[in-house]
Amino acid sequence: MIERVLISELAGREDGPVSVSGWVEKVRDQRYVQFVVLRDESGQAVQLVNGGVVRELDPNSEDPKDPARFERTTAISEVATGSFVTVSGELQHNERVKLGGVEIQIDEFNVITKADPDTPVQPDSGIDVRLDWRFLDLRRPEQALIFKVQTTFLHALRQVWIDRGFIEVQTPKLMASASESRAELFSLEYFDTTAYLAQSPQLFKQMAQAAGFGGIFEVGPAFRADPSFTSRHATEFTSIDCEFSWIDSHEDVMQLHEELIVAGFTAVKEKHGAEIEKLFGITVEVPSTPFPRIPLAEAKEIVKERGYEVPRADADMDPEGERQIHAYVKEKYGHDFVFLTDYATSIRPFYHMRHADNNELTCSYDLIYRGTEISTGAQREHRIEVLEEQVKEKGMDPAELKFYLDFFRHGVPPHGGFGMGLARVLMLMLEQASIREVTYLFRGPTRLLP
Ligand code: AMO
Repeated sequence: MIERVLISELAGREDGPVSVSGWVEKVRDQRYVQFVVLRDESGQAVQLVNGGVVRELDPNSEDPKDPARFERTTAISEVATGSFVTVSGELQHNERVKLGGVEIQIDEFNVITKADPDTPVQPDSGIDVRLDWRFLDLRRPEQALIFKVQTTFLHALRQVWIDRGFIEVQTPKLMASASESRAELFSLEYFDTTAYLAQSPQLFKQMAQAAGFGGIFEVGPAFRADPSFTSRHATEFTSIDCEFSWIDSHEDVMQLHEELIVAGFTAVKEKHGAEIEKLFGITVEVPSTPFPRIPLAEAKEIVKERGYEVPRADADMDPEGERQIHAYVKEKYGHDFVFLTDYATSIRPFYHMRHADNNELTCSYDLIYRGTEISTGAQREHRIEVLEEQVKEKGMDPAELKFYLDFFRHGVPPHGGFGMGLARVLMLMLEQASIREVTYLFRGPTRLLP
């Protein structure tokens, strides 16, 4: 048995016997020769050639190759695209072959699993059809690349955290209370009570500070009962979270955040930059630090001067405002990232710390990348008396939050952290139209399958 070789490794090998396996992408069945394009998990494809075409068995032939060639020819003629096959043959370098400069002369062609000849997804299928048949859509090399990029990005972030001694945690996704606001909350029957799906690991990541863990991180699911159909909202998404102790202000959180982004983008550029350029026609830009920082109130003024007024003075930046501030930052600093800081208390959750000299402003920020919010971070209020006040002020029930407030009754260091939507980062980095393209299996208001 010849050892299986990945298609991406063929160009670097000497001519000779090889075995490859993958799925059939295309068959050109000509009278005297058959061509098969085979792709595998490396994302690359290779041309297989069957020169020994035998269409009919000659009853008078004594050629012992006849039946084998006949079987091979028939198998190739009948194989539907998408079928998984194992092939062995002779690797030959041939400059005239556009696909990688090599081809394989087939000796054996074994169909492992046949595909249905009616392929439900075509190259021009819309996103909904592609999501219905996500596993077939994911066979496109662009799609596989997205998930390789994701793997590299997360690995680089993890490395930064690990180098700093952060601990990885998995917080529960079944909760007895809301973690953000009561809006956008999924509830479910939980024996004889009601449980809620975690909107964020927020409350539990702060518990790690009370536990004396120092720095922690989590990459895990978050759920929002958000009925919107925009390109950046999902009902379930992967949240990248971290939280760490002994900070002086939200500035410390922003500095770690920048460091993580730079590490992630650098790793992606080094490992996949050339392939991203080839498949998506874009260059990954590693941002310079520090990222520009603009207080929200000032950002609104800047946007207003550019002719756009955020509809409500006390509101968060809306999507158009985010696009406008990005345009400004790009023009002025040539930067794709901007931290909008010091959000008004009225639009921030109860757990954000407020400015010592101004109760109306929080020690918080949003990170905007190419005009879309990818992250929220803050210093948290760690003083129990202040926290209890803030809970009441927001009209929340301290009894429901008792488990959380208890974290602060037995000593806790000053701390802060952020949450970042993985899909939003990837969508913007790879210039994809929607987070649907970069989410393994998207969940939205009308999508629970597959
Ligand atoms: P926030 O609610 O801003 O903050 O969420 C943090 C980030 O999560 C992503 N995100 C989403 N992605 C896809 N679909 C959604 N429906 C969705 N909602 C949010 C965004 C967003 O910036 N606990 C705080 C974070 C913190 O302070 O640590 C929080 O959850 O990229």
